[in-house]
Order: sequence, then structure tokens, then C-alpha cells
Amino acid sequence: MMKKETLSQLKGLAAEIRTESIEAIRKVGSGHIGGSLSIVELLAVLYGKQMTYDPRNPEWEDRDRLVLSKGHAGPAWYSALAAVGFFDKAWLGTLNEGGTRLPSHPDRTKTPGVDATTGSLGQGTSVAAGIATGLRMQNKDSYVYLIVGDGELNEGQCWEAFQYLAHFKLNHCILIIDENKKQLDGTTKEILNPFDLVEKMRAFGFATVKVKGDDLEAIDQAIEQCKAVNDQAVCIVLDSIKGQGVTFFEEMEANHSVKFNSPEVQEETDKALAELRTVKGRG
Ligand SMILES: Cc1ncc(C[n+]2csc(CCOP(=O)(O)OP(=O)(O)O)c2C)c(N)n1
Ligand SMILES: [Mg+2]
Repeated sequence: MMKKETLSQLKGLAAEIRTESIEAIRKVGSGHIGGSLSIVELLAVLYGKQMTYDPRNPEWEDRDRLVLSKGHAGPAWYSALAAVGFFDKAWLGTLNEGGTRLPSHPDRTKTPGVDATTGSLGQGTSVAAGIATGLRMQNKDSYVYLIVGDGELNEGQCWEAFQYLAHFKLNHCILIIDENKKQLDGTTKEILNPFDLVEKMRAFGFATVKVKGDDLEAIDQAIEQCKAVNDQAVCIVLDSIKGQGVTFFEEMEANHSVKFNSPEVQEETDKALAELRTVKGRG
């Protein structure tokens, strides 16, 4: 069981990441709300509890790494990085502007705390496998967390990287598949059925657990479980909701990229932000 105080801190961090993601995307006028919000609780557990890092020294060689292979969820990652002090929160208001340090998709040359440039789906899986290999060759205990979208699994490159991770038992690469059941223009089931991802990953050689994407304690426990495995690759299937945590976005059919151009969207967003402000424990 997680301490009450820790859980409350993580809830607060999640509320902050969710709020900042929505505000940053709204300021740009449109953006990837659905896939950003589905990983908010995961990011809160990673940056609020599980990951080892030093925001004042983002290049610290003993840090854990994160590869956000579904790079279009960059706004959520930036909101998490700002919340824990990698850079000034004011940067979030420059999302995707000309000359920004926070481009819509992550760029490792621009943003403190970003270890891999992503956005072209599939590619982050190989980058993470490479980082995990490098860490093992250097006898480091650091972890690399690899976040992949369920629609992203349409990319064959993912399966090549997974087979490699499984063969070399690279258990310090913790693979998390964000199973929010939707991709760009529909459900994964109707576009290219992924079938049962837990069975599939097990068949691929991974020790696999499935957890609810909004359950902070369960996510934390799943990561602990992964860390206890030492002779097999590891995978968490995150049973999440696209647009997670804001009913209006969860229920919106086309919630991959949302335009903030109608009074209804603006009003509903204001309501959601007001509700999020009531969450205790925010930094
Ligand atoms: C190689 C490549 N093809 C297409 C795209 C355009 N694209 C961006 S997001 C996306 C859908 C991804 O779906 P999923 O992985 O399920 O993301 P999520 O539901 O988490 O937003 C697509 C097709 C891309 N970024 N890269
Ligand atoms: Mg998806």
C-alpha cells in the first residue's frame, strides 16, 4: 500500500500535469489532447515516485531515461518536466511557437529532460532498445521507460525492437503500452485489431501486467513488479481512456487532436480546469 501522503502528492501532480497540458494546447489553438491526457497518471507516478533524476542536472549520467515514442503526447511530458523543476513553467505557454524550446513533438536538442527525439511513430522503440543496451554495456542500474501508443503498434518497427528486448532480456527497459483503444481516426479494433495485447506481449517473451491507466497505486505497483523481474523483458499494458480525466474529452468521438474553436469546447474546458483546481496537494 502506498502512503496516504504520497498518494495525495501524486494526485496533485497528476492534476497539475493535466491542467498544464490542457492550457498549453488550448493556447496554441489545437493539439493532441486525447493521447496527452491518457498518460497523465503514468507520468505522475514516474516523475513523482519511480524515476531517478536531477532537474538541475538533466544530463546526469546515472539518471533514468524516458522515451516517449508516441511523441505527439509531448505537451503532457513537458507539463510533467516543468512540474518537477526541469525548466520554468512559463515555457509551457510557448508550446509549438516559432523558436520555442518546447516543440509539439519532443526534440532532445531543445528541452532539458528530453532524452530522445520522437514523433515519427515506431522509432522510439529502437532508440530505447539502444539506450537499454548501452546502459547494460556500462553496467549501469538505470532504467529506461518506453511509452508506446496502441495505434503506434501498427508500425512494424515496434515488433522488431520488442523481439530484440525480449531476446536480450533487457529488463531495465520498462515498456509501457498506452492502450487507450483509439488511434488517429477511430478505434484500434476497427482500424487494425491489435487483439489481446497482454497475451500478445507474453507470447513475445515479455513478463506482462495490465493496470488501469488512472490508478496511481496500481501503476506504481506494476512498475515495482517489473523491477523485481530479472531474467525477462517487461511490459505494462496501461488500460487507459483517450482524453482521460476530463469527461468531455473522454466522450468526444474525434478526440485525437482537438480544436479549441467553439464556445462549447471553451466552456467545457473552463469547467474542467475549475474542477482540477479543487484537487488538493498541487505544487
Ligand atoms: C510514422 C508516423 N505515421 C503517422 C503519424 C501520424 N500520427 C500521429 S499520432 C497518430 C495515431 C497514433 O495512435 P496511438 O499510438 O494510439 O496514439 P494515442 O492514442 O496515444 O494518441 C498518427 C497516425 C506519425 N506521427 N508517424
Ligand atoms: Mg491510442
